[in-house]
Amino acid sequence: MKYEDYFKKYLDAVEAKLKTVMPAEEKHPPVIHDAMAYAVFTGGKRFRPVLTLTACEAVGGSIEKALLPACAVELIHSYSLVHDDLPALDNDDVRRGKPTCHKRYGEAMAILAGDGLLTYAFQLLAQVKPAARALSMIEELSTAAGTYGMIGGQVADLAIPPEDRDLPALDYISVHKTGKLIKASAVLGALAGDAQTENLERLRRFGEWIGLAFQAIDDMLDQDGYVQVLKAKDLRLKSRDLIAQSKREVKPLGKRGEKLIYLADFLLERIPRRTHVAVDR
Ligand code: GRG
Repeated sequence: MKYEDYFKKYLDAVEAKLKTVMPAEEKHPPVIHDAMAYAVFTGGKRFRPVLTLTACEAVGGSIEKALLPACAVELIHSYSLVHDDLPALDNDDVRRGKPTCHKRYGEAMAILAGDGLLTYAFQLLAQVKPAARALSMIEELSTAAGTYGMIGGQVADLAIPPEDRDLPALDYISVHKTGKLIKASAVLGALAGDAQTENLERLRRFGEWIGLAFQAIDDMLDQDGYVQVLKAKDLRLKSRDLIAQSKREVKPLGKRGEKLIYLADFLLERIPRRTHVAVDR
């Protein structure tokens, strides 16, 4: 079954919650809220919020409990894409087949829309009850998004010259730039479901493995990153190993963890059958 069909209930729930919680586009000053909505509602896979809901269910919680944190992780993801597309970073004109936020609203407004999304994510998390849970989520997500996480990975990506990009350097970039937010998405779901410590740690490790696999597979699709240092077959092997490891982590959760297994397998299906590389080492 296709991802969109299998997770329809989750995707619909995330979409509905995002629509409810996002600042109304006509709220003053409207242009910023319009730009923020443009960044959020332009057709992403919603992989991270689906992971948050699925992790919550896997530890026995209801998806309703995980909707606020699921929205928060998607807002952080959306902000990172808006800023990453800016001329000072990747300088991309198109994202998801549409003009990037700065192409549509101008650079200044795109910077502010990213800032708005980042800040709003934590405003949402602050509403989670009980307050102690909100605090744990805020600590997880801010650490994952900050200089020990996504920003740190992005800085390393900018700072490490191509000739110094060996496997440990690429692992560092991937773990931080992509992996930490995916891991936090799983952890926030587990926290929302009031997971016991053992299960929380299982979900943390699950998120860690699929976070790294996510980037490795994305590199195969984009012919970037890992493809510079690993043979195509070794990169496929690395991705499959990471996915297998993630599935082993959640197997003890039994039937409740089945959707996490599906999510991991969905990544596996994204691996290109044949990876074309300029030089197959
Ligand atoms: C600039 C603050 C800042 C952070 C940069 C996440 C990031 C770090 C940059 C975005 C560009 C990029 C290619 C990141 C790697 C993570 C990744 C593969 C993002 C794309 O995620 P998907 O595939 O996107 O989930 P959709 O469109 O489905 O939401």
